[in-house]
Amino acid sequence: MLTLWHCADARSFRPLWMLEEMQLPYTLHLLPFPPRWQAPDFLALNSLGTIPYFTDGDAVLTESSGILHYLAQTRGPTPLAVAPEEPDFAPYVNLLFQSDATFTFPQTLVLRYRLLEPPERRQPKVADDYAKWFLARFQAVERQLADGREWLVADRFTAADIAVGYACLLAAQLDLLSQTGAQTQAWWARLQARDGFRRAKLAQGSSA
Ligand SMILES: N[C@@H](CCC(=O)N[C@@H](CS)C(=O)NCC(=O)O)C(=O)O
Repeated sequence: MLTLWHCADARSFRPLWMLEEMQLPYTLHLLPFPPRWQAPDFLALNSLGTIPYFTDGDAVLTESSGILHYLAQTRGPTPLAVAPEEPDFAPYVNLLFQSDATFTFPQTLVLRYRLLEPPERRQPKVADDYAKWFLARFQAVERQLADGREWLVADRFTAADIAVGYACLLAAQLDLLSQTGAQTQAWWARLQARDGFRRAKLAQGSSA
């Protein structure tokens, strides 16, 4: 049984969206954010206190993009994965890893120091610097989509679109999306129009 612990629109949206795209049966546990404070019992399950927390029997994963790879490998074959024999395997792997380490990481500093901390602990300079960091790094997506590509790699929708697409969801919440490139914004519109994306939004019970 595939089981996902998730907070609405947090990074655990990546695996939720993948589960819906692959139309796999799963159990979803919705938690308030941040679970470390709002659902302290969760720490007994995941001592990191972070979501996603994902189990498949005895297998446990806590990295959102890693779960996409895990599902593609264990529940495939699926066109959502790019195989090593395909020409775009290298950019596919690179984008999967970049999605969190390079794109979402700076966004979470903006989120924390602009919005989540109590007003006296906010750090506008840190938030502004990491907003610039994110926007500069995210130019890689605009370049990847140059020459009118519909999807990031392999001429089809893949797990790389899910992993990196989540950064657009967060950018919209942070009011940064309008500062990304035109190709990026058009791609994000295509992503949101997917049935899998819509089902994932419905599954978390919100349009947050
Ligand atoms: N690299 C991990 C990061 C996991 C993570 O930090 N998740 C955030 C939510 S977006 C979290 O649980 N934050 C709450 C906290 O740190 O207490 C991933 O991609 O899943």
